Amino acid sequence: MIETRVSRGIVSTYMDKLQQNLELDVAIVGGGPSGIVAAYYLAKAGLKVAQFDRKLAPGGGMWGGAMMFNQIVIQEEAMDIVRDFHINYQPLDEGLYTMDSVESTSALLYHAVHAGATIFNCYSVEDVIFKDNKVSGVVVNWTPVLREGLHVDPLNILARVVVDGTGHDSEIAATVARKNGIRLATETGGVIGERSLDVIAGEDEVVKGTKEIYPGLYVCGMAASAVSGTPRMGPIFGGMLMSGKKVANEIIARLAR
Ligand code: 48F
Repeated sequence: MIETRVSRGIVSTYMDKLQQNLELDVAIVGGGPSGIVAAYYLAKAGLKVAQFDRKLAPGGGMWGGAMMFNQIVIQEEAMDIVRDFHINYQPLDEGLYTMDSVESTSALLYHAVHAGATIFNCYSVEDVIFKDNKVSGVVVNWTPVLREGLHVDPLNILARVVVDGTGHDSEIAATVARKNGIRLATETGGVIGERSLDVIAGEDEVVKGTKEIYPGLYVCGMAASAVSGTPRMGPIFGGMLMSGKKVANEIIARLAR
């Protein structure tokens, strides 16, 4: 019966997809713009990459533009990435461009998956696998299970490296530091916390702060700002895209060694 064939098709292909992603080169936590850009370049380089987002619709803070005015602004330095993703844009004034935030977010997601990354939505990463003083994977559970407070154990997914792209709360970096009594590669050894808004400093420093902060753990996007204690920048998104591309390039160089 067609009813059973539809269900069987979904269950069997989903289980195949999950099984194929139990051992990864790169696990990206958070499906915001920086993490999606990273997923795209990593997958394009031939690495096995999966991205986990706790929401039904990944895309993080990019859908809503600023105050739900669904336009974003990107500076010249990041326009090569906008062109890689075939996003339409309009010049605004010197060195700045605007684009539709819905088109931009959906283009990032489409091209990341099309390049070979797998996105798991409704997955919350609640912990990492921590072996031999190295971050070695992620511990995942259904978001509704955690929201309901159900006592259900998670699944484990091994990864050669993990990227914290969880945005303003830098959840993974904070969890690794809190649970394992280790020092992150920051001035304090912990998550410093983001500073108030400054566009130029924020955009510059988010890219500088994109790096490996503990063996096996990288940060990108606002998680990098939060970890290093640098300013937020608001609805200019070039720094997010450049941070995603930088983390991908660092990981590609390392895993190719
Ligand atoms: O915050 P977010 O959009 O990440 P980002 O790439 O971009 C920041 C900008 O959107 C904006 C900004 C820059 O101009 O200030 O805010 O740094 O998206 C982070 C995603 O991570 C998911 C969350 O649902 C969101 O979609 N996320 C957060 N914690 C977890 C998680 C977790 N523990 N497990 C799974 N997903």
